[in-house]
Amino acid sequence: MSAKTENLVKAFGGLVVVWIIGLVIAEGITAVALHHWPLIGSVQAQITADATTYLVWQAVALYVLVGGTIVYSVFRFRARPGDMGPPAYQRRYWTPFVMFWLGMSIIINMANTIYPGMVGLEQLWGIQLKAKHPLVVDVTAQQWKWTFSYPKQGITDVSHLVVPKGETIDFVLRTKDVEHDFWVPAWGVKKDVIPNEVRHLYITPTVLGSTKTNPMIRVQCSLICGNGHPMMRAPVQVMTKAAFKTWVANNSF
Ligand SMILES: [Cu+2]
Repeated sequence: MSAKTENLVKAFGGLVVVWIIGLVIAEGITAVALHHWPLIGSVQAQITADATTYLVWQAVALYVLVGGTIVYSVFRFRARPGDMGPPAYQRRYWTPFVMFWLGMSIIINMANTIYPGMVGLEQLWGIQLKAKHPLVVDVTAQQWKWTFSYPKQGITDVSHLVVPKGETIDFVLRTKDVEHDFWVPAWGVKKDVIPNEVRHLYITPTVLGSTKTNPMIRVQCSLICGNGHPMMRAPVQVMTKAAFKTWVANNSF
């Protein structure tokens, strides 16, 4: 082994140490951060949270591998006092590595398309297909408020959203004016409400509570729609099926 190659092998050993330390620190911080998820309040939110968790772990690992190499190289191969000669010969590319990294990029992207991409969508659509008789809630968005109707229960135009826990709900989304976006942060997924379109969002709430106990359980417009946009909210209450029945009985005509 030539002296040059020996130096490079040594340098690579140092890089591996940097990678290991970097991965432990960065993934440790990631674990703590992901542990403090605000609230996962629906089956759909769990699916998207799982996908996000997986992708964040992966992104942090790749970031450490690439960023660690750059930072390490800057220090390891820096000019030292007395280095007055011409810069060392730098190889622009090394074909086996270029092919390896190209292959890895393709594999990682294809794997992510399958999981969590296609697998997650399949899970979300599966819930929608399995819900034969979902609870239908008509949602009307307008500048700058939300109104809710329960057509089968004979409840119309209430300004707060009441839903039972553990039941799949078909939110039928309409807007009277511009584009809005129906979003309950605790429920994870959201959907744009488009003029002259009727759109559906399926949610299965899993956590009891209300806007009073946790502001994550609130309807919040999530698409800038004018001056009143930030305040375009509506209170939400997730109750037991029995309590929901009572609420329906007390509010229907
Ligand atoms: Cu808005």
